[in-house]
Amino acid sequence: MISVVIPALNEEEPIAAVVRDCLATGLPAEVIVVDNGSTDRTAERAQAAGAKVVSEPTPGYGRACAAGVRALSADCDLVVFLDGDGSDCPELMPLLVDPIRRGEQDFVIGSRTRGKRERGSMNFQQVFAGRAAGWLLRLLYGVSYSDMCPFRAIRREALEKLGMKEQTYGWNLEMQMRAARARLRILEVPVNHRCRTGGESKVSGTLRGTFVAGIRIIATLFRVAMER
Ligand SMILES: Nc1nc2c(ncn2[C@@H]2O[C@H](COP(=O)(O)OP(=O)(O)OP(=O)(O)O)[C@@H](O)[C@H]2O)c(=O)[nH]1
Ligand SMILES: [Mg+2]
Repeated sequence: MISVVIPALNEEEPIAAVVRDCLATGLPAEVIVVDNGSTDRTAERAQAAGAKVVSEPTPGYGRACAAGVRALSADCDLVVFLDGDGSDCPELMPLLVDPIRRGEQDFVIGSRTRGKRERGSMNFQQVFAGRAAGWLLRLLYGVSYSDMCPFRAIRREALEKLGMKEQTYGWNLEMQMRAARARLRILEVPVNHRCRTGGESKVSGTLRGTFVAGIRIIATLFRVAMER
């Protein structure tokens, strides 16, 4: 059984379509939207579109993702993550989940840098950071990534064994590092990426967001790399 987890902070405009597009694939049995202290109607709209809404009032991207994992129903065995801003393409979900369902992979991650990107959907820093992280992880673990794409699928059992700790923006990178270190079977597939379909950017579109996320990602890289 497939579950989708979507961390969301003030995404009232795009969230309903994201949830509906996930359900329209016919793949997930549940779509969990983790409302991370939104002050708008994100929670109501997600619920009206068919999501199970979980509230995680303490801010933090990783904390929200972890809250979503804790809320998974007992029979879920495959988890898909994506953003709540409409920038990922839920219709491509089969590319991520099929290799896992066939028993060939444990972790399948999208790559926006290898896919078709709508103009303006990723800035230079994001593309560069994804490539640079991929290069470092190849040196550290011998696994090639080209992005820190939020759209990804992983076997639940494998995820729960990774021991994820990051509470904020380093979550995506931490999962990639731990998956590589745990020698999971990993596949990267090109995915298309769009500009967010409404609402406001919290991360790459703002100077503060870029700075905070950058610091957290670098801190995560060091922390996980130094762990024994
Ligand atoms: N739970 C949680 N989610 C967050 C937080 N900040 C951002 N998000 C979500 O993380 C995703 C990525 O944030 P965005 O604002 O889209 O950042 P971005 O993709 O760099 O910027 P855009 O170019 O505007 O898409 C979205 O689904 C946000 O709702 C946060 O502090 N907590
Ligand atoms: Mg975004």
